[in-house]
Amino acid sequence: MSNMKMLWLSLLTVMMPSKTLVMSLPLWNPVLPTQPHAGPSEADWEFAEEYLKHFYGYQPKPDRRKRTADNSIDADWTTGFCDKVQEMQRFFGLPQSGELTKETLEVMKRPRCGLSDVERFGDTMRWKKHNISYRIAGYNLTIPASQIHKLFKAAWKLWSNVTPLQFRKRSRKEADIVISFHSGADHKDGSPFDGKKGILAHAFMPGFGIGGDVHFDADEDWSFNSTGFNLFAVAVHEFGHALGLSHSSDPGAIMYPSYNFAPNYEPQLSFRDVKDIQHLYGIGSNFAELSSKNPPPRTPDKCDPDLSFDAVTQLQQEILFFKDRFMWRKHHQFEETKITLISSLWSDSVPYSLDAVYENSGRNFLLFFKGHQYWMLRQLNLEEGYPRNIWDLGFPSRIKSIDAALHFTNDHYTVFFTGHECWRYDEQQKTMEGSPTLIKQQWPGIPYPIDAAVFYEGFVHFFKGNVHYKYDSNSKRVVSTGPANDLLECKKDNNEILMEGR
Ligand code: NFH
Ligand code: CA
Ligand code: ZN
Ligand code: ZN
Repeated sequence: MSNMKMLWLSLLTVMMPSKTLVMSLPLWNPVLPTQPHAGPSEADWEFAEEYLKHFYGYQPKPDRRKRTADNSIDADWTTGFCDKVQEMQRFFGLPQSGELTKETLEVMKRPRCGLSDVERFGDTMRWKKHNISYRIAGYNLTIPASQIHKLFKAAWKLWSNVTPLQFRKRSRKEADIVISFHSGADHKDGSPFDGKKGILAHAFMPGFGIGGDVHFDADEDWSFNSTGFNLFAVAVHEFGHALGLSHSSDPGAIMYPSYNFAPNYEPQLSFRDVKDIQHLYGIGSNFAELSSKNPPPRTPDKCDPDLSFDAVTQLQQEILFFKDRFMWRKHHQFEETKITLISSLWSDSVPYSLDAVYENSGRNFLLFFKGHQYWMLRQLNLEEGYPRNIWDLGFPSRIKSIDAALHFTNDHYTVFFTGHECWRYDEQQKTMEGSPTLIKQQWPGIPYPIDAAVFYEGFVHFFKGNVHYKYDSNSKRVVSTGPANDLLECKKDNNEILMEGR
């Protein structure tokens, strides 16, 4: 999977510019030979002037034209008119003569779709205007049209909430961004779809013609609620591309290159997405208010000195550190401990913001705890009948949740920590010991309630807030303390340093 993601990161950076080429080819008229003496008519001049005023900010000076003997109007480089013509020619890949040639006029007169409404910005393109139109062209899904329209409107809103951009739907006229669904092989943009799964959609960077357009794979099982792919989340991702965003390496970002949403997940822009789009278009006027009410979620940073964990467990050769929707996987063979989404390993079988997790390696299962429920997984799959109630394990009903779990492989029992108590569960008899013990007696020196506990390299490691306690169970004492994230070996990669600079 990680190889696939890598491929996509590199593939897309290559794919986007090449699409810019694909888009331009069929749209250009064949170049006609210029006719030197039949120059543009007065009407053509007026037209061109209006065109350049409108799309290229051309400001004519009075009396700028020179008439020649044959009554045609000559190019005049002193007024800035020719510079504007040249700029327009450059944009369309026409010979940059600065003259109002026949081809130049033809291109100007073609029905336009957002042409020259874009500009280069760093290594991407962006729309030069704040009012962007979209059109929903042909689809035959089982989802009713009104729902599709509502869904796309809501997807655009996520981007307009944080920028000065406004999106308007058009039903007939040309639009900057055309949204469509395509099935199977070639749909005339050089990037055929691949049937169910695999690639879900693609989009073109801002530009004229096909630029900014969004294509969905019609063969996917699109849905809004139960099964299938979340069309809303994919639309938000594609619209990000249509606005000029590339992929993000932040697994919490909507612009992350692989699909990782539960079908009923209500998509949100992450802090990273917001920063990236605001870098292109600036900050929207109601952003401050909106973000104070509902701040965009930040992906946890393993170098944050205040980092705390929801749960920590061993899983075969790895130690997993859970936080919100994410986890870090520490493996002695991996040079670096990387962050991923919990769902990248267990899809949506496991909830976010867990309380505790432990592995019973002997019986080969994993238990995840959140609130009064727990989930059992074997080989990445949820066992039937789960989630179940923690009271089924033998907890009294006054226990509403647990804080941490510690599994003793050789002795076949598990200790659950909850508040100031610990409970011992016999994994062979599948029974809870009658009464709890106190953490301060059983584990002297460990504060309570704790966040997480795990066995690692012969010690028990406890976590509370941003502190990590290394505990020797033989001598029953804390041997060292440190920052909670010290096992993650905070080492920023270049990419992260680069992203922070923005
Ligand atoms: C996609 N993309 O289809 C995937 N990824 O996760 N399949 C991307 C869209 C998702 C378009 O802009 C394609 O970037 C695939 C693969 C992220 C909405 C990772 C398999 C390529 C389920
Ligand atoms: Ca597909
Ligand atoms: Zn396409
Ligand atoms: Zn993408």
